[in-house]
Amino acid sequence: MEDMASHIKLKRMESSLQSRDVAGVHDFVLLENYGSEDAFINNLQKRFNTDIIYTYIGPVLVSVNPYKNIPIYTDDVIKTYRNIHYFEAIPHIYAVTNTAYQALKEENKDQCILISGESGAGKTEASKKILQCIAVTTGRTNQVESVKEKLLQSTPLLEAFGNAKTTRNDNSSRFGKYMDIIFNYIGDTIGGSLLNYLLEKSRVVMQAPGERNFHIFYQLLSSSDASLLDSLHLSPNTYYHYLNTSIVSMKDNEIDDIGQFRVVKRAMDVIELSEQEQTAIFTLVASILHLGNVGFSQDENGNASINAPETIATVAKLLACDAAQLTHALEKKTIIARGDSVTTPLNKELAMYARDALAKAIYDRMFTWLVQRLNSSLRPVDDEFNRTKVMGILDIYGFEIFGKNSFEQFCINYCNEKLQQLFIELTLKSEQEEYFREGIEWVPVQYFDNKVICDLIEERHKGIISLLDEECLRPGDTSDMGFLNKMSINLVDHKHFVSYSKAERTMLKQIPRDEFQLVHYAGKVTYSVHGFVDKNNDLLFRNLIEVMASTKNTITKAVFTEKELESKKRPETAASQFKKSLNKLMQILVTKDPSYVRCIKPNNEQTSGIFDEQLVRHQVQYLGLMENLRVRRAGFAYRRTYDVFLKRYKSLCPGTWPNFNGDPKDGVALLTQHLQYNKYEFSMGKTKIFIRYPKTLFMTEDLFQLKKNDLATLIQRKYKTH
Ligand code: AD9
Ligand code: MG
Repeated sequence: MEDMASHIKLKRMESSLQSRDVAGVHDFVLLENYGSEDAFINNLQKRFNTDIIYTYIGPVLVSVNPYKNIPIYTDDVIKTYRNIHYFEAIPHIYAVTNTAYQALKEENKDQCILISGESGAGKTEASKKILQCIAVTTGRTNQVESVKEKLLQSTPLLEAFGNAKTTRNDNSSRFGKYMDIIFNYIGDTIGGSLLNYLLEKSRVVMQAPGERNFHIFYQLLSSSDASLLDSLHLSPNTYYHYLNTSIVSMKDNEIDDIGQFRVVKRAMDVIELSEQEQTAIFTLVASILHLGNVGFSQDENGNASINAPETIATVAKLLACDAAQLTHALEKKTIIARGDSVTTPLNKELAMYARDALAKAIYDRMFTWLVQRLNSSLRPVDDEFNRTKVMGILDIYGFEIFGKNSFEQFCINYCNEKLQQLFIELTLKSEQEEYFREGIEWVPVQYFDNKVICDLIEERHKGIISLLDEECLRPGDTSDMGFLNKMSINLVDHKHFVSYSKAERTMLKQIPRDEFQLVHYAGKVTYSVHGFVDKNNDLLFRNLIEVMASTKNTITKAVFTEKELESKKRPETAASQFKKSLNKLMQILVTKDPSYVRCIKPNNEQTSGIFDEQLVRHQVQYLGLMENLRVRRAGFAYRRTYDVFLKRYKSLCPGTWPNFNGDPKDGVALLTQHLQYNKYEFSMGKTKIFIRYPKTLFMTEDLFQLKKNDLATLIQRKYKTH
């Protein structure tokens, strides 16, 4: 059995060695000309052209989206990656997953896999492969199977409600997701836990040209369940304002809404959402569609009145609330002033604003409710909580530059800055710190540290979020332009901030008066300031909350509460909440051993076979991959703790074979002497051997495989002769 396994490994090793020649090198540290960006891109392209989408930079996995199905994701492939170290086989997301899983089991340490890259680069797909790999790798009892099924099904369910077609990606994540897979002490999957980040709720009421609303709206309307649609008063032929503000008609030939609806229904069953809960969800989705069709007219006094009472009646019927109360809440605003409640009529514009705010709030809160519901379904039973370990997977919206960028892109790009910062902290910095710790001589490598941009956005009192909050919380008329002025004055000298006046003064490329530009690590993005104050305030008029709290719908009843109305405190602004949750996320991540997947988008057409060199080059630059490689390569390409190194290669030296009983460091010293390692080729740290050139390691690995092969041949001969 053992020999069979080594034979398979050897075969794999051979193919991996061959792959160095036919399809570039499988680890960038092996590049002859490792300092050249051209060589780097060329290697990526060579591999992409032969459908090899993964390449390492040491332990970091670089992945290029193939935009087509490649047959490398079968259960059999997963099995071949079991129990081997990542450098022993062709690079793969399964290798990264498996290495993390082994470390979790053997070193008893929480892991996390951080996936980054711009919109459409393949992050969400990568996260699904990780889940699939874990599902195939871990235990087979009924209970474990059930948990795994739930974990797997959570993805299509959340995608239906949280993903949408954008101009960048037909299935773009419009929320951030961090998922912990929870394992027991023997490494079986016993549960999961999810955190969701800032859903792009403005999409519920408006989409940019060429984009769609969240998938679930189209899926529900495409459902072949006529009685369900009837009960929700929906019809695919009706014009729904919230779906048709974009130029895309309801049907999108590229997207299988009908099939996906079945998938969503099945996922709901697996998650054990009750019939009543499922109905409550679909009712809310339908209510939002109806609400969007509620229009207003305005009388000579400027007071709004609903011009589609029958639609309001439908919404009220669906939500089981009072139609008159709902109408009142949409046409008028009530505030509590010095203990008295004062009601004032709204004008048409404000009434439409209130309607949209309500639709967004219902959808957003329903989404969070769904995540919480998933969490309760995935929660391990209490007595299993002892000695659990987790593997976190972070899949968050990628860096975005659209034609028009707003508050949402600002938040998304801020989030990507934070992730890049974490990458720098944990990879570039920590690598150099490791040399220091191990007492290895080292010339530091320069890299761009984006902390300066994170600070620009989030610093207390001075950062953009603080300035925005200051404008939002100011008494009197707050405005987007007021916020822009504040920034222009306070941030005038910041290298990464450009406003109209600064651009004019410094002869930079002109930007409009109502926009500002941030020089992000991934490129310049110009944001329109319109809507920042409003979206940050995220106001929902009090009487709308009251009506929602009065409904009989399981979800609205639970997510709009009287308690919220009683609270005297002003709710935290959207940007501040987001900042807080991101900083919490960073704290979660730093306590874990990270693995990195850096995703690259090969073209903007979302098609296979096109490798847009310029586009890839840009991503290689801003992801800091060249610096990553330089740090890895200028120092020591490989490092292993002495015991691991000795265990693997002890057969190559008579002094350490079959066992070496002394200090592993002395054993490794013997081994390197015997193998005649040149003194420049390696360095002995406090706990690890550091090998400078990959070829040294490959030579050692080849010798090891030959030795094994010899042994295997001997054993085969022995069995043949008997
Ligand atoms: V966004 O920031 O959420 O807008 P992602 O998540 O980075 O983005 P996603 O994983 O959704 O991108 O990938 C986009 C599309 O590329 C998928 O819908 C697939 O059609 C395609 N893709 C991505 N990765 C692979 C892959 N490994 N194999 C085949 C892939 N197709
Ligand atoms: Mg995604």
